[in-house]
Order: sequence, then structure tokens, then C-alpha cells
Amino acid sequence: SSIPLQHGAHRLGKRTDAEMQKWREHGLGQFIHWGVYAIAGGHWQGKYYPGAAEWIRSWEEMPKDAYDNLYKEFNPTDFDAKQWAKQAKYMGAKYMIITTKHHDGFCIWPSKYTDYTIKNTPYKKDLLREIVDAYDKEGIDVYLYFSIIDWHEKGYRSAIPETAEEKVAYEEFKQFTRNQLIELLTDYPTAKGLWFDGTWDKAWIEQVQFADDLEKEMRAMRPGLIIGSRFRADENGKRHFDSNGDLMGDYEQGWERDLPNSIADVNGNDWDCVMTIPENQWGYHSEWRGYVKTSFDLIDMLVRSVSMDGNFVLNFGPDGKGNIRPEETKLAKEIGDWMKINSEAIYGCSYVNLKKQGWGYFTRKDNKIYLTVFNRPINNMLNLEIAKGGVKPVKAYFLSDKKGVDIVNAGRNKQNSSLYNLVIPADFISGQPFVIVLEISQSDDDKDTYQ
Ligand code: H79
Repeated sequence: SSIPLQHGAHRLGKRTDAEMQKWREHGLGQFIHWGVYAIAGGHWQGKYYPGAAEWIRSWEEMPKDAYDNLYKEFNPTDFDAKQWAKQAKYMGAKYMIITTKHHDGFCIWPSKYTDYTIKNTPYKKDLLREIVDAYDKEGIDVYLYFSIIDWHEKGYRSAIPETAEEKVAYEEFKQFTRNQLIELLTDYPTAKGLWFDGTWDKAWIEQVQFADDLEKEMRAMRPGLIIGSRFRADENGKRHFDSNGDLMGDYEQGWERDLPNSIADVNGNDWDCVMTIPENQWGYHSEWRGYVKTSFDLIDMLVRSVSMDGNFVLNFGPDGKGNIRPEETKLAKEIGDWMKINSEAIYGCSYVNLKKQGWGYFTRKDNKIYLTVFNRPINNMLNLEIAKGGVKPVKAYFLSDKKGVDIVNAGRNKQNSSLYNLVIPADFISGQPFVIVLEISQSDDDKDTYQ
């Protein structure tokens, strides 16, 4: 049963247009968090801030006034957009998301609606323009991250405005927000979509009609524009999914530093996972503490995302001078090295309805199923179980060198599924997760049933 909603989902089911299909096929993306918080690098006057570096302004030890003047020192003389884009290209990213404005309100483009922008730093030049141009040139689609929270803008409120004066100020803030979004879409016409954040404030959740109108306005301005589920709430304050449980926006945007456990968790929707390299640092923090993910971990998350029909977006936090830190450069290289050999199992691939196996993940494109092996069984046998009436294995081989892999037919089980073992040659050695391609045809059988 469904209740009538004025401001719920505008569409049921996935988008079917070419722009969204392209997004869906990306598989791997890059996130970049860059702003004046990169100057502080998670420290103030030598003191370590244990939170996420881009949140340092909210720290009690951080004088707000000092933070709001950091921009006067923002001069990223080492910044080279072409180099960033080349690195992302090598890693295998097909799209990137750049923070145009984080919660602190600092704009990396020269917005004409505030003075708190790159234009008034010693650097002066439009960072967003350089980034968009460089990534466009590499053929990497650009998406604009935009925070609705804006700690710098005077009319901004987190709580619902109460006084008449506050209400007027908040109305101005809403217009300011709209102006900036229209400005971004007008001035950066190649950007493919918007990635919203900071939309959980009570004040914003209440702006149901305004946000819905604004979303429609942005979409009308730019046919094909892609916006996730984090922009607006429905009239009952429901976010991401409306009061009927239907996804609002083009893809589910709730997987932040988290992955679905199984395909059941994503309900047939498009989704992205945005992931940090340390546990929770997006902007540059000069002192990473705690566990730092390895390229093995990240490739696992990438393949796992694609195996459940999602995109995996890995975050980078360049420093205040514009350098991507060596740890991140190394990981980008390692992921890129892996992608050089194995990206066929990623791009354009989707979920396969086969029983999950412990050795790794299935992905599929056309008549090829890719088995990406992370946990090689001691007996070198990869188990495969295909339900009755399912696809039929034709041949198997390594993606890297096309060397054949034997398929042993292992009969049927109680549920009448066909069982197979793919046999990894004992002398095959790999220091990396590896991919076996299984070519399939549609089943013609169901004759040789379980006896
Ligand atoms: O930009 C990165 C983070 O800075 C930002 N999103 C990523 C992409 C982010 N901001 N906050 N969070 C992530 C965590 C959110 C915490 C919340 Fe809450 C808990 C939001 C609502 C409940 C903290 C407590 C903020 C408001 C109340």
C-alpha cells in the first residue's frame, strides 16, 4: 500500500537514460576533499585533532575566527590539476567528485554570492575550473560535491529558525544556496551531476517545497543531470527513501564508509559507496592514526561494490600546498596496476545471481562471468553453484594471460543446482587478487537432473 506524497520519489525504479547508464558502468570513482582545512591538517597550534580533518572548525580547541581567516594563507603553489587527473586516470577512475564547498562554507570557485572564496586567497585563480578542465581532458566525468551546511554564511541555521529575524535570514540563506547551485551548473557546464552533503539539519529537512522545486529547476536546466538521494526530504521528513520506501533521487547515497552486506540491502537501486583510506579522514590530516586500508582492502571493496551493482568511490585529501600525499599516490598506483590487468571485471559489469562463495566475488558483462579471487582455496578448487535452469559454463581462463582453466562438473546437489569446480593450476602464483573469466551460454538443459 502506498500513501500519496507531494514530495516523495519522482520516479519508481532505475533511470534508463544514457547518462545514468554511463554512471552505472563507471565502477570506480575518485573523491577529492580539498579546502582551507587542508592548511590546518588536523592540528591547531601543535595540538592533534582526533576528528575528521575537514571538521576541525567544529573543535572546541579551534578558534572560529582563526579558522575563518585561514583562507588568507591558502596558496597551493604545488597544485597541478593535470597531475591529479593523470593519477586518477592511471588508477582507473571513470568519474570524480570534488568538494566545491564543504561545511565550512569556503568555495573553491569564485562564487559571486560570497567573498569567502578562492578569489580572495593569495592563489586567486579558480581551482574548480582547473580541476574540471584537467579531468575533462582525461575523459573522467566530474561531479560537484556541495554541502548545504554552511558554517560561514550568516543566514545559515542548523535548527529550525524561530524568531522573525532568523526566518528572514534563513530565507536569504535558501536563496543564496539556490544562487550558488545555479551558478555552478551555469559556469561548469560539463559537470555531470551534484553530490550533496550536510542535508540532515532540521532547518533544511523542513524545506520540502523549496528543495523539491530547486531539484526540478536544476534538472530542467541540465537534462541528464545526476543527483543522489541525499538532497531533500519528503513532507514527513524522510530522507533517502520517502514515506513509501521509494528511493528519492537517482541513486542511493547512504553508503558512506560502509558497504552493503548483500544484494538484498540495495533493493534493486543504483548506489555508490564513498570510502576513506584511514577510518575517518576526508580532508588532509597530517597525522593518520589507526588502521590505514591497503590496496588489497580497497580492491576487495571495489569488486565487492560492483558485484552488488554499485560504484566504489575512493577519497583523496590533498594537503594545503596542493600535493596528494605519498600514501595516497602509492595506493592509486597499486590500484591502477591491478586495474591495468583486471578492469574488464569492473567496467560495465553488474551483479550475478549465483550463490556467494568464500573465494571472492562474481561480476558479469554479457556472456562473461568474472570470478575475482581474493581467498585462494588451499585445494585450488573454486566452487561454483548454478541453480537449475541457470546459465551453462562453456569455458574458463585467466583474464591476465587467457590460459585455460579446467571446469570439473561435480554433479548436482539436493536443490538440483549444478556444481562445478574450477581448478587453479598448482604452479600458478599470484601476489594479487586475480580474475578468471567464465564464458557462459543460456541453459538448454534440465535433462540431466539429479538422481
Ligand atoms: O565530507 C565528508 C564528511 O565530512 C561528511 N560527509 C563525508 C562525505 C560528513 N559529515 N558528517 N558526517 C560525515 C558524519 C555525520 C554525522 C551525523 Fe550528525 C550524525 C549526521 C547526523 C547525525 C553529527 C551529529 C552531525 C550532526 C549530528
